[in-house]
Amino acid sequence: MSPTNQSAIRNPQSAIPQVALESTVIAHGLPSPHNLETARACENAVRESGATPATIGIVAGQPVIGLSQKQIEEIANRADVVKVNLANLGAVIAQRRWGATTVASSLYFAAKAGIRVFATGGIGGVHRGASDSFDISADLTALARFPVVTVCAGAKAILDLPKTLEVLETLGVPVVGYQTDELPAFYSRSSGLRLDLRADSPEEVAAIAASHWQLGFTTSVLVVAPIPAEAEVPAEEIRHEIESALIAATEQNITGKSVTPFLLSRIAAKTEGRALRANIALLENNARIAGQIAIAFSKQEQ
Ligand code: PSU
Ligand code: MN
Repeated sequence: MSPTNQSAIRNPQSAIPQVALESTVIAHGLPSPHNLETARACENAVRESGATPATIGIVAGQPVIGLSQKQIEEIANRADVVKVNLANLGAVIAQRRWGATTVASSLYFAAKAGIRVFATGGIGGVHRGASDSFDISADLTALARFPVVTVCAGAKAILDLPKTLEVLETLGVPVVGYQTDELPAFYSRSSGLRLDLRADSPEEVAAIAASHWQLGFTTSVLVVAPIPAEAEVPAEEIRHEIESALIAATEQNITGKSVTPFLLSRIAAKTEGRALRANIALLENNARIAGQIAIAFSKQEQ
């Protein structure tokens, strides 16, 4: 069997403006029933902007770019869905398992299918305490490798944001503030970390990305869009919950791929769903902006 089943990869280099969406957030990032509702809402946000969504996942060993509603439902509800990054993708396919794609593996498939825009919530990055744990998300490796615009609300606030920015710079990944001069902090609009790139419209993002790729670079262009103001949880109001979740993760020996889902669900539970509502709002917002960028790319070519 070929490592990726080409027949499941729809619309290669398609003229239709498409936006890739990931499925780890559905399987491991949000609790039921919010996971399924949010997956649908993100697809709808892409459609409302005039583009076509393609949610990515692995269905019994078959990579699918553009999951059906029924397949999305299964990914949301099955208990045996593996979180798939670059290291275990081949194995999940070989073993005919179900897989939810992270930013890393979604970028791989988006690039392969010629989809130029991808939306997620918050990328993975350098974890706090990484100098001991060496826990640095494969999302960063993938951002350095796949030429796809990635729209996010910054890196997740549970991470070490300054170190994450440094690694992105080392890897040559442009980090473009979307209508902001600061790195957003996922639940919160501001982190206090200045960015030197900014775009105020989807067309400006498309122009920056086209110029970057024209130079022969093959990295992602990371677009960081702050959560809508009405949904944000200000940094000082959530700091304590993030810190106490990090302590709980250490005490309970949570490691590897379980760290991020553990922290997100704990923070959601401890904030009476406030963090969860913020997460959902930022996912939809990013999907909408990604759709607008996909449309801007298609206009650029006319
Ligand atoms: N954004 C969210 N929730 C999530 C994720 C992103 O709002 O759960 C997922 C993405 O799939 C991302 C992953 O790639 O978290 C990062 O996991 P890790 O830190 O284990 O690399
Ligand atoms: Mn990790």
